[in-house]
Amino acid sequence: MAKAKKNYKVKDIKLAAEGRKKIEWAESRMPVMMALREKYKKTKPLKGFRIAGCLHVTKETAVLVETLAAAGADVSWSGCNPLSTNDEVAAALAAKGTSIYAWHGMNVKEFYWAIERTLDFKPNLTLDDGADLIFTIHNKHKKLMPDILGGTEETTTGVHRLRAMADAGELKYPVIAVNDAETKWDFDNVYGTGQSTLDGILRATSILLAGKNVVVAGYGHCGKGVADRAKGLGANTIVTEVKPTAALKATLEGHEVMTMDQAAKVGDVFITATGVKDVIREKHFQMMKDGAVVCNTGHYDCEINIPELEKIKKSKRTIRANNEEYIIKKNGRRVYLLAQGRLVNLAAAEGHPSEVMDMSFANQFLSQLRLAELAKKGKRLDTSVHDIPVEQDQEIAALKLRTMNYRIDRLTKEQKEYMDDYSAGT
Ligand code: NRN
Repeated sequence: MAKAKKNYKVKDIKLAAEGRKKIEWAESRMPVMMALREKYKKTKPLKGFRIAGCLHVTKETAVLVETLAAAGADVSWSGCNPLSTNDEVAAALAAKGTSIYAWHGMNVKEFYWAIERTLDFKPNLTLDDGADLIFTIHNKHKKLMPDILGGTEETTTGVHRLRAMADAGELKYPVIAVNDAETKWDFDNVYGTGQSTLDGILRATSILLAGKNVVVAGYGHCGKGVADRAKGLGANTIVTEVKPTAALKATLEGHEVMTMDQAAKVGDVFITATGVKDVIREKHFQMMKDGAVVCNTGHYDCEINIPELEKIKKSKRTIRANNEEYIIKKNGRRVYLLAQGRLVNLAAAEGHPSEVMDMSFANQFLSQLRLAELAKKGKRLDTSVHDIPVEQDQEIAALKLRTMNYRIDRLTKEQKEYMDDYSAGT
């Protein structure tokens, strides 16, 4: 009998057993996802739907993938960053039947080859983190678009990109902005990025953060999380910004605020979290103290200008995993670049903890389900970027609270009436 065509490409399928243990660890800390899996594994509402996913292959993503499959979906997956795939998790997914094309250390050509493979089964739903999948479909697989009911987008950068596409009239199918769910950004972006970024830095350097001048570029939800948590570890935190209100908020949280030109001279650790390119450039590298550590936690690797660092180096060597020591030609000082400037939390650690991804991915799951349920009624969202329904945030938060054994109050009838009674004054 002809050998069944392998529907995956991973580093080494023999890593599956180790990966399965990682996934079981994540399952034990993602009670909302496991409750959704329990609820939908019988009715299988996603049966007949084909979901192409492009999202970091971590133990938490594996819980999302296997929950979508348990709810009946056919799923084909690629990673959304060349350095963020956990090879053991990818092997465990493949061994249990998931069509997955992902391995740590992909080159750019392999990265896009993997995305292409997830289109082979002609998906009718897409799930993205950074919009590389949607962008590939819009640019190179237009014929697939009429059958695509819609997509979901995980992250700030991706939603920003898709809103720009929609404004330019280029977006050809509806997308739900999972990132903009409160139970995503106000937990994942703040607490998740805060902790996982420091986790990546500590795994790649093992340095003491207490007493160090930690410079965080960007005080959005992610930068706030990083700066606030670094402060908690005793760092002298410095924030650089371009948005006055964000900079002002940073000062009120006790962070120093200055320009990158000023910070470059005093910083010990630099973390970019802006979503903008060229935040740290040649002139900053030239000013940095000997031993400065530089990394990025934004989605793309454009925030640190690496070509300029390469141009001014005398030499470089990998001194530790995910840690390259550059010697600056002009002054002989050492600058340490982590994870090749790619998102340090996922490239040098395991990304956000399971507890926050539990809610982010509940939003992903419920948004995919919403697109499928609409399709079953012959309906489809209009072609734009959509927020999640307001009640979905409260539903997910309430479920999370229950799994944490917290109970909260409910408004009485009189209180509800009072809230709606605009005539009630002092
Ligand atoms: N552990 C993780 N698994 C993880 N940590 C952060 N992210 C993860 N995805 C899967 C994503 C966040 O939701 C990276 C995205 O850029 C961010 O929005």
